[in-house]
Amino acid sequence: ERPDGVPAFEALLAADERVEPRDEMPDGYRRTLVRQIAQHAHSEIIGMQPEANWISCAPSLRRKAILMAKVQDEAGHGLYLYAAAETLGVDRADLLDQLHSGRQKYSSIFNYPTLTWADVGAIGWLVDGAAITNQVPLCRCSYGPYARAMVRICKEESFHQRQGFDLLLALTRGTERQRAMAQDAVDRWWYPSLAMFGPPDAESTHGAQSSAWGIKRFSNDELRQRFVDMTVPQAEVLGVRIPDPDLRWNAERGHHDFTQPDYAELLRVIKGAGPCNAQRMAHRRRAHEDGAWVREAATAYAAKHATEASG
Ligand code: FAQ
Repeated sequence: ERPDGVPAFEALLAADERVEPRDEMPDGYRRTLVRQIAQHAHSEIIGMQPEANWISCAPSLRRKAILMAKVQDEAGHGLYLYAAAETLGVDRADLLDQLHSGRQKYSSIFNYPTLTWADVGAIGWLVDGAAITNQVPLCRCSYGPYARAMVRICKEESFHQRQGFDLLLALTRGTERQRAMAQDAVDRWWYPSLAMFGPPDAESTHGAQSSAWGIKRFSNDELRQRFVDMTVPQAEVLGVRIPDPDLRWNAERGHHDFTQPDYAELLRVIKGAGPCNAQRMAHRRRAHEDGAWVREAATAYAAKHATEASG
């Protein structure tokens, strides 16, 4: 508590200052941040899988180098985010256990398959586009370590979005078959990308509280609308059709009207029944087991140096 009687946490929020790890914070605030940051970190590392499948099939050395860099960036984002979560007093190994046992979730979007090379473009353009729309406001989130991690992540995500747009543009300027492949990918990724923003505001469990705490700066529906408004003109440049017959500009609202994604499907996918949930989790668990020797070696190395330093 400060001398004027206002609890320090409330005063920080009221002044729009950042809450830092040393500051006192309500348990609920800590819990919701751990939940969201862990889910975000898990999404980054599971999100490496759908695109990594295409690294060995990239159509040119240039595209291959770009895709490898993007997938590596995602591993890096996972690491910054696990580090940000650890400032809240949790342990990365525990968070990974919770992911592997299904107690913590990751984004629904990574449970859809990447069927063609154009899917790499659609993921960059739409999935990274949605991720940036959601994450730019998180750079102003009330929790300092999360907000700061988001700054670098967002810079890298905008490069990812541009590479996806550029990949799709090459296809839409290509042959008839390439154009059809690009359109097919956009048809399949559009609604799952809209669903990334979460349930509609009326059904969002944490939305109101997270906004009051300055974690969320905009609601799920506000961000979804912003994403649609941003993406429509880009689709025109690309020459792809957004698969929504009811998509149109509404001059009165100053926004596009659009068809909502199927939220029943979102719930099913979150609960584990998406097309690739089982495959993604099996791959993640296997990668974790295969990496055990690296963790053991790093721990042994650190212990050896600690003994040498103290001796
Ligand atoms: N998938 O009450 P709300 C990326 C859950 S981008 C799975 O509205 P909240 C970059 C939600 O957790 C993707 N679960 O929740 C990349 C809650 O469940 P719980 C990651 C979802 O937290 C690109 C319940 O539904 N980005 O990785 C989803 O206030 C390309 C009720 O929902 C982030 O995580 C969903 N789509 O708002 C990487 C951003 N939507 O926990 C590779 C940070 C909702 O009670 C390649 N996160 N749920 O069991 C956020 O901004 C928020 O957590 C929301 C959800 C907006 C996702």
